[in-house]
Amino acid sequence: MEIKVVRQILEWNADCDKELKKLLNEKKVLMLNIMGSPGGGKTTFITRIIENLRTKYKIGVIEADIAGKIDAEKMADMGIPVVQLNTDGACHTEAESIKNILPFFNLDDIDILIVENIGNLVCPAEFDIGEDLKIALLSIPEGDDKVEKYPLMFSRADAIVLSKYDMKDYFQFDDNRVINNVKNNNSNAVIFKINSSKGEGINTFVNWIQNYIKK
Ligand SMILES: Nc1nc2c(ncn2[C@@H]2O[C@H](COP(=O)(O)OP(=O)(O)OP(=O)(O)O)[C@@H](O)[C@H]2O)c(=O)[nH]1
Ligand SMILES: [Mg+2]
Ligand SMILES: [Zn+2]
Repeated sequence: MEIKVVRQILEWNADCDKELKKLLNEKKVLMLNIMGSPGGGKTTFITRIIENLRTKYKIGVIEADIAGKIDAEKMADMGIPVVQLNTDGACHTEAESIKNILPFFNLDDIDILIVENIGNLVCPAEFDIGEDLKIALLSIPEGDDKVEKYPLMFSRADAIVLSKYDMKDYFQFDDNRVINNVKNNNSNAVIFKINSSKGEGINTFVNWIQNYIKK
């Protein structure tokens, strides 16, 4: 008797991720996967990226949230093509969801596609979604121990953004603790210190991103 074997979701996700990466390379679209805790500053950070790069590049955004479209409305207000993905309770984004959303964009007319993942330091790190770069935010009020407590997120990130850096004086946050822990597990990651409220530090970040633009 033939026994059917169904593969685990992570393996299935990996196939879909590969397919998306191929498509986005053909279309010369750079995809950023922005991850971090709820309220860590992802949307504010994305609006700063857009302000800095929109005159040079065409940008689209996918906003993933469990419910509602609050963040998507912010992007729409800026005149940016945006699709809201509602996961109805799921705590991360999967490649298949991104695949279903891509047809809503004209990829020939997009240089940078930014995905704001669900606010969560845990499972978004497990799922590749076709992105070129994983960017993990760690906001100062969350504490300098997060790299140790949520190792996967920070070990898989291409860039780590210490966000809300303007709050540094109000919290006991030791930059060196973070930097040393990142060095031990993920020596290639680049670390940025950014205050998105005022846009401080964003220039260095957008300069870095521009090295990866495909067209
Ligand atoms: N002081 C300070 N506040 C910030 C900064 N960035 C964001 N905030 C504030 O932090 C709160 C949450 O910011 P969002 O950008 O909405 O955070 P988010 O990660 O997108 O939140 P979710 O999508 O709900 O997970 C808002 O009140 C922002 O104004 C910053 O650099 N400094
Ligand atoms: Mg947000
Ligand atoms: Zn999850």
